Amino acid sequence: MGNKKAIIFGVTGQDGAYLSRLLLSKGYIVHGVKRRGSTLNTQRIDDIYFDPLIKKNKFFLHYGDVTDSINVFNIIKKIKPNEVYNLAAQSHVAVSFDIPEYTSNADALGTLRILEAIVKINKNIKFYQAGSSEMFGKVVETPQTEKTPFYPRSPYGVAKLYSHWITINYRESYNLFASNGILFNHESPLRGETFVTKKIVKALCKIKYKKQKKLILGNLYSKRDWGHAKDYVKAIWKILQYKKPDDFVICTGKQYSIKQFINLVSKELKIKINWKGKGINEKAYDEMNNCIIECNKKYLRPAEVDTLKGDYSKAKKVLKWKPTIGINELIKDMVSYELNLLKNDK
Ligand code: NAP
Ligand code: F7E
Repeated sequence: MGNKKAIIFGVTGQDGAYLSRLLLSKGYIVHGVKRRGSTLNTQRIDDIYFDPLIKKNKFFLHYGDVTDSINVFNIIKKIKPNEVYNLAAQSHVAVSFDIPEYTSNADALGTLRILEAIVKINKNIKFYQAGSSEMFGKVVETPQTEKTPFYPRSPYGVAKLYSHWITINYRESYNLFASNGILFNHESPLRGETFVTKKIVKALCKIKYKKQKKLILGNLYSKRDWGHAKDYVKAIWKILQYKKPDDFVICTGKQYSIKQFINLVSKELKIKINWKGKGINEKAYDEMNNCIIECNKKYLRPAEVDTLKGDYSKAKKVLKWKPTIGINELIKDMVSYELNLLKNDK
């Protein structure tokens, strides 16, 4: 059998970049779908082109958008993939309150468009849907498993829930190999700059070297189960290699608040901080008593997800997957990346 062919919708994102590298290392031919923008959006995957170990005929990019069903259909028909990974999404929860209709179009109907194309073109194509712990939202039990009822709290969470169920519906209706990953927050040096972990790491690195004075955040008390994207794309791949289509929670089983995350990053950077005040007036001060972190209600969400903590027992048992990178190693990786950028003054 020749090389397997995969299409990645959302190839220019954090997970798209890690998944591309993983699939290429396994001998796949990878076709990534990127959006056209007025500025370049391929920074996370540019080094694949310059990697001498990756042959030019193994990695291809196509313009596309999951809001365009003609484009989705044509790409799948032309490439004839073995596997399709749908990572494409407006993935920012807070922004989904500002652009709910677009978020629903891309994050919910985008999945439907891909599934319809697969049904029409070739029912043997395997399909992965990038589901999210945001579907658990206002959690009804802790830890969350594949059996935990959903209660989404944002247009993003609701759109992802549609995608979750339409994937199951197409699996049952048309006998597709269509699987859902229910991934909890995962971060890395390639994380988008407006997500809280990256925002904190970047700002504290700059504050340490006097390139920034203050970091402004929202809710310091929500808790998240944070893993490393490098671990999570391995789970994504394993989900499509399993003998049958199914749904899997992927997480670490540990949770930290935003404030705990800040304290861990400060420790890594050897910045001594002192917290004062309460609620929206809570602030962090450095050793010289300069205020370096404060809160602003513009970063609070109309509805918050207060706590998320998953249970990956099923993935461990069935896929033989478990996380290998803990919170401290994740922070070290993110911090050293930012410090390197600062050293090179980028
Ligand atoms: P990300 O960095 O925001 O990447 C999203 C990707 O989707 C980017 O390539 C983006 O393109 C693309 N995209 C957005 N709208 C699109 C559209 N209409 N048509 C085609 N492509 C579009 O997200 P990520 O962190 O890699 O996450 C990957 C997927 O997993 C997303 O679906 C996300 O919702 C889901 N997820 C993420 C997490 C997490 O913690 N990271 C957890 C659970 C689920 P541009 O580069 O042009 O913006
Ligand atoms: O927020 C709080 C915020 O934006 C985490 C996406 O990948 O994971 C991600 O969604 C928490 C929230 O991630 C700021 O209120 C405080 O409670 O980093 P985040 P998220 O909303 O959990 C899920 C699993 C996905 O699927 C999504 O695609 O941090 N927070 N202050 C802040 N958050 C942000 N962004 N910025 C702040 O200033």
